[in-house]
Amino acid sequence: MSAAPVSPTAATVPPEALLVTVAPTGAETSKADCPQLPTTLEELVVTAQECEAAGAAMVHVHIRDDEHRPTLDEGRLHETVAALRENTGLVVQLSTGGSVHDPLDARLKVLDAAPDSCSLTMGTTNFGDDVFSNPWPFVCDLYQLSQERQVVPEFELFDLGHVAALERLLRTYGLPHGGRVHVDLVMGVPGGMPGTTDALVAAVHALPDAVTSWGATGIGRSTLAVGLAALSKGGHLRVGMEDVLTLSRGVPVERNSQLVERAVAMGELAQRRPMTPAEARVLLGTRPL
Ligand code: KMH
Ligand code: ZN
Repeated sequence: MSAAPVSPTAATVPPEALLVTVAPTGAETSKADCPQLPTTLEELVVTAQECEAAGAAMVHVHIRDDEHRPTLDEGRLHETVAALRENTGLVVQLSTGGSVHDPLDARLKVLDAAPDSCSLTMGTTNFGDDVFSNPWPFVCDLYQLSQERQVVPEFELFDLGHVAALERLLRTYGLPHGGRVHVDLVMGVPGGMPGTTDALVAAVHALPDAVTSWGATGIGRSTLAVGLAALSKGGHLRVGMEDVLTLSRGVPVERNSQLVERAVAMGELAQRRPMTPAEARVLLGTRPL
């Protein structure tokens, strides 16, 4: 008699399993500057499929309008979640950060599209020449809404102060839906913590005990330093054209899957293997599909 298939539980996501998240588009780069950036739904779906085949388990999504400008249009968000669910097995994470120009109420409404996960930035930060606004009352509203809707947050920490704010949030409002706490250190944004090993080690040391998994993202030139530092500390990786547009000096990224392939290769050197989307759902505590 063969044993019934066992679905993965928290205990069965082994430490060698590496969560690779792809952030393929972002809100900062224009299509005119980077024609290979996936901005249409068709391009996003093909990109997501290529990245899943390369080893990604989650996709962090920003969408664009017909003119390729960032948008939080509700209909498009619903359509995007449905298309990604239909055509990939990836965990679908919608950005609630949007672009620096998006109003807070529109960012809250992102959860109406019922993604598996949402990004949730833990404080206001200078963002190049702009300000990425995340006032404390907004953070609290968004967090409570994520609990109510059973959408698991990925806490985006751009600075050490955001790490302390996460501790305050969890102390005040309790754990996310699913009981898991996943964090992404976003490093190297001009205005946030630098993309260095020293900063990563300091941030990881300061993470609240409730954190069950963490990954890191290095913006621009810091992508390799941050990725290697994260692997050496046992963390997970986010990569993609939202964060970096070159593979090395003067060599443009042509497809997001190149960055996923590189992350998987780096992970293999560290004796990690890409986590499946099913394992990622367990790691993150997403609600059943
Ligand atoms: N586009 C940045 C202003 C997120 O997705 O939550 C914010 C951002 C973070 O990308
Ligand atoms: Zn984003």
